[in-house]
Amino acid sequence: MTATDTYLLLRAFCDELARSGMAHACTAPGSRCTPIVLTLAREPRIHTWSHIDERCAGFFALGAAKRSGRPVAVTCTSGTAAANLTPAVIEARHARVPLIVLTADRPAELRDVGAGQTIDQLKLYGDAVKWFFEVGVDEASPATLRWIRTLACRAFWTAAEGPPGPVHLNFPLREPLVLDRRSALPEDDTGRAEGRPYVVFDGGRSAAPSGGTPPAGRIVIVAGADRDPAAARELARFAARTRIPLLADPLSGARRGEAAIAHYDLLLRDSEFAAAHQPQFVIRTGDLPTSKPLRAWLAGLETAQIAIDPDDTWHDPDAVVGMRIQAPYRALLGDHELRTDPEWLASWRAADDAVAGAIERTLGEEPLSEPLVARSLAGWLPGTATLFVASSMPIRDVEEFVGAREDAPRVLSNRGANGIDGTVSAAFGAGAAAADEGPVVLLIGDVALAHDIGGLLAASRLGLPLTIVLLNNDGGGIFHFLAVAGETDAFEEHVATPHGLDFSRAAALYGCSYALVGTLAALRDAVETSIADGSTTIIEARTNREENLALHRRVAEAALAAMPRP
Ligand SMILES: Cc1ncc(C[n+]2csc(CCOP(=O)(O)OP(=O)(O)O)c2C)c(N)n1
Ligand SMILES: [Mg+2]
Repeated sequence: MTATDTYLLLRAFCDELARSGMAHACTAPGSRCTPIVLTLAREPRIHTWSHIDERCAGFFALGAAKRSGRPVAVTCTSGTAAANLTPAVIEARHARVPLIVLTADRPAELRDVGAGQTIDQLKLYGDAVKWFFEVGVDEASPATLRWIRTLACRAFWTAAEGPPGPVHLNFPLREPLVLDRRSALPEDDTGRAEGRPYVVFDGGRSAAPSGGTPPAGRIVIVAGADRDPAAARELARFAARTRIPLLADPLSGARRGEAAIAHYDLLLRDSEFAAAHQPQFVIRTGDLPTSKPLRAWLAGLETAQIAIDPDDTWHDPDAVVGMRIQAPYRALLGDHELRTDPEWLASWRAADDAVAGAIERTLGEEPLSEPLVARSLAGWLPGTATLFVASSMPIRDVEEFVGAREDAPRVLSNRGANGIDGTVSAAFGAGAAAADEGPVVLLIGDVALAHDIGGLLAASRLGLPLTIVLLNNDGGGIFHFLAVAGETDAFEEHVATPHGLDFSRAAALYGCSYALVGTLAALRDAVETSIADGSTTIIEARTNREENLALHRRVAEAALAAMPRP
């Protein structure tokens, strides 16, 4: 085996990734990964983004794959470098994001003998990946070149299909790791004609299910996180046409149209309303939304509940779903004319509108609170924008307070495993994957930003823009909502974890712009300027954790008081 063999095989491998539709990949530096990094970087159809930190690289790739819906590769060197991809791999598994991890490794003779930077990388990510394969790269013959082409297609389609997720290919690579400059890489004609991929895939899952009695009467649809924006819009139109209340998480992309019930989290805290609005039939799509009142309400219903999901995600912690349909929504919902109760949607609509009014009155235009920022941002951003929302209070506030809007921006979040890690990198990746499709705005808390502060390097090193709206309450505000807040001896230091960071200095270190805003008008101005300039700007709003808790309680009380009573 020579360097020429290695490079020939890897070139065929990357050629097939590109033919299959890969447009983006991420690299991190090292020695052992040199052949993979150089081959990716030299493949003109794949935009290869360089990172210093593997954890950032993994999350960047995750964000790019999430936004584009297409597999993105990430490669790194051996040892702990590969272990640093673990959180992104786990998130990709839970959020069903097609990620292709290509780790470099020492060959067999250098394993377990004290060679440097060598750990056991076989099945390193355990069950978090859909497929692991140890790629024995050897001589480049027509037969092995064809084989590695099929391997690339298989990795691509395994990541992309039914349901999507991460795959891991481990590449043992022998020295020399660079080509002899004097020898050009020979031609390889083992690829299919006309640039076609070696293997194409047809899951055959487009057929409509048949049989069963169509639901009727008081139906609700509960739409959770989904990865197909076009299907979500169709779902919203279907709900409006058939007059079915659509309880839509913003992550579903379906919080739009006349039937969208945005404030189910507040509505269902009203036990009277919850009891009076028991449906006869529940249709669930996508993931289960985060809202605790919604989850509790669904769990307590004695109604038939069906889950439709092309990925057949098993999201049913309370074991109440009676039928699972693995099909695209349009197959089921498409042309049905359901017999629904005309008063039913009107009653939900009136309550949702009343709660929206209560939210608006309570939040007002000032002071600049966390819910106000979440609600306003989602209300102003152009429909072409993507709002990437960090875990913790930002995503909860978006779910609770953001209204329905026909041309709503797309909302993305790392909700697969609900981590606060890698958020900055994932948002940059989402921007990079579809730069011409509109700006990405990140809404993030201070602890999450501190956690992935190194992700800011993408701004200067990769020249990428990102508008970052930072809600700085100096610690984890979410924990004030939990019982642990009462454990005052250790709460602040060990749970809330205030840090006192001056984020303007982080902006300076990473070459980003910075703005501190104190009013809604200043926030809007700063966001619009950042988007127009195509810059990376940290726009900081300072809030207070205690006051935030009190404000959430006031809104909930106002909502309860505003509910229409029969
Ligand atoms: C990787 C990871 N570590 C820890 C947690 C637990 N956790 C959830 S929210 C949170 C605090 C987040 O604080 P911040 O980003 O400032 O948001 P806030 O709660 O203030 O809205 C932590 C540590 C997690 N979800 N993920
Ligand atoms: Mg915070």
